[in-house]
Amino acid sequence: MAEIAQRGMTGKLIVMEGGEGGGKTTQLRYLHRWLCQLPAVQSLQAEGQITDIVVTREPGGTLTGQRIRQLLLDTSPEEPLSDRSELLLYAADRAQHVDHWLKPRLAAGVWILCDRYSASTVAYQGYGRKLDLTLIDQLNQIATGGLVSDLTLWLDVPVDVGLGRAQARGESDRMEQASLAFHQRVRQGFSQVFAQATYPVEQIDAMSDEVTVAQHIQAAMLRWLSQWYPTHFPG
Ligand code: T5A
Repeated sequence: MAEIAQRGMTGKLIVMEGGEGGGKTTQLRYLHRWLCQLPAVQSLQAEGQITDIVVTREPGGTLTGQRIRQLLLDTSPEEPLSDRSELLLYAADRAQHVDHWLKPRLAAGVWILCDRYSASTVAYQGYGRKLDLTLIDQLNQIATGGLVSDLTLWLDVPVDVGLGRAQARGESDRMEQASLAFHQRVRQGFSQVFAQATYPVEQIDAMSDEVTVAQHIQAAMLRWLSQWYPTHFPG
């Protein structure tokens, strides 16, 4: 956050993280709609303190990122993707997203709701694929250029429940097809990363129905909004 302030950025980067089927995409839609309708947020927009509220994702938040996403999630690639190639592709997607999408919008006062960010790489490639965690931290530093989230919402759900939801949707992508043990390590990875995080993280129990989870997220958001904008959200 200090990094963001130093760069003169005035927007907010709110990240949704978690394992497969936690409901991030669903909840980002709820959160976007709810924020846009909040009278205090509308006042902030009228005053020019917020210029827009937008949703994006990793991988695939830029045109280049969409091509990288296809390479990453393809279930029948021409040749198997090595674990190190996978790591570098996620990092390349993030570097492009940060430089060409996130930073310009944050500097212009936009609130960005982002589906996954750097913690996903630690959880999936570090804990899931067992690649070197120190190297991943360094790579994340390069990819993010030091940009950290203002708030991360961790949608936590048991692995079998999340995978069950994802599979009930139909075809699985390459990452969803990884073993149960892989996804269990990923969940453990998120728990380790967030236990040590130097940025704000709210753990959200994502087991309940969509509307209840949305209410948990809104309660967490209101706590942070009242810290960021005490005059508009007196608590
Ligand atoms: N990845 C990503 C890495 O390995 N490293 C990285 O650095 C990064 C950035 C991305 C993949 O890439 C990996 C992680 C991923 O495997 P993706 O398609 O973007 O691929 O996959 P996810 O981010 O996992 O997104 P999903 O859409 O698969 O899952 P979500 O967003 O968590 O869940 P959502 O909202 O789509 O819901 C899934 C299903 O569950 C239902 C929904 O209706 C939907 O059918 N659902 C619920 N059902 C019951 N109760 C609830 N509360 C529900 N909420 C949603």
